[in-house]
Amino acid sequence: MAKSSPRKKRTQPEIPWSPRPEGSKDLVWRYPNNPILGRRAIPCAQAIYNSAVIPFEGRYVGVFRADHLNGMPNLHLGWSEDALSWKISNDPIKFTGGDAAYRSGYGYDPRVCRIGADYFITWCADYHGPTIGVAKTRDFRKFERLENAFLPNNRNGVLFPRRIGGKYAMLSRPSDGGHTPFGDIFYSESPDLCHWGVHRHVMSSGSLWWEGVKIGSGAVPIETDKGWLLLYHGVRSSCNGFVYSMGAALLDLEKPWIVRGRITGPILMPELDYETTGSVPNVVFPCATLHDEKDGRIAIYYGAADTHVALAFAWRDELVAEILKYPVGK
Ligand code: BMA
Repeated sequence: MAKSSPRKKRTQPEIPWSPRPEGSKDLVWRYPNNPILGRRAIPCAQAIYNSAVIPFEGRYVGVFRADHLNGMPNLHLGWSEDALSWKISNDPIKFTGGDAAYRSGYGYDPRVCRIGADYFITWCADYHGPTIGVAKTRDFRKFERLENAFLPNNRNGVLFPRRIGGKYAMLSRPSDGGHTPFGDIFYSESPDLCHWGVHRHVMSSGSLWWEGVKIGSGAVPIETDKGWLLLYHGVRSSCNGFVYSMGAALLDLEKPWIVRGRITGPILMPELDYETTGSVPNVVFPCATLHDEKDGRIAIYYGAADTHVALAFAWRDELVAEILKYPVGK
């Protein structure tokens, strides 16, 4: 067989970053040029938000939630050299394989997780109600649809980036078919990404106001020597509807249903115009991070007001140290 010529390996570009504004003591601060994507970013879409990005072969690739002009959310692929300016396909991702029944319907709130040589997309898929769709790719060209992970209704399925106790592991949030006035985070494991079980309760919506209604996992957890750093969304009810903010917790490395710590307040609340105004006002919805393992810088990608993709920054070790001031340890 003829050998293909070796492809030149591209160096992975630095993650986006801007330093904490002078004088600020915030644990998380925003990218000054936010939002990075928004309405009409591609011709078919009326809004792009709640999207996930990941480094891939010297570039960045993203799976974007694009709400089409007919109102239906779909998943679209995008590429970027700097993870800030994105070229997004106007056609939704086409999945192969899986049961034909799983291929239709809407798709929203994607997360992307690398496990070894495989990349997995998990998202909110339509199967007689919202549930967790799963697809696998190695090249971001072909996407193989796997079985849905759970029964409806479920949202916010987030994989861990390695097997735990030899099993694939996922966080999810059982819900209802509507806007869900409740919701806790659960842990499940699977030997093969098809059969899921050993379900464990992780965290409940808080007794505190800002997350009193429901919580849901946000970005793929970041492994640290103190535990899994989990950024999540917490929701409160106001006289004008739900308000989505961002929280942070630390889960045990080998038994992630054990919460080691959880900051009692939000680390980012809707505050600026692009977070408080849009298709759904007052939404900050984290879906992904880029992480520099060497120095611990984190770029957080979050949906803003169900309209834009925005970016915020934090230091991993500062977040972990802060979380450990609020030990839980059940
Ligand atoms: C949730 C999800 C998210 C959305 C949020 C606020 O239930 O549908 O996609 O960002 O509501 O509208």
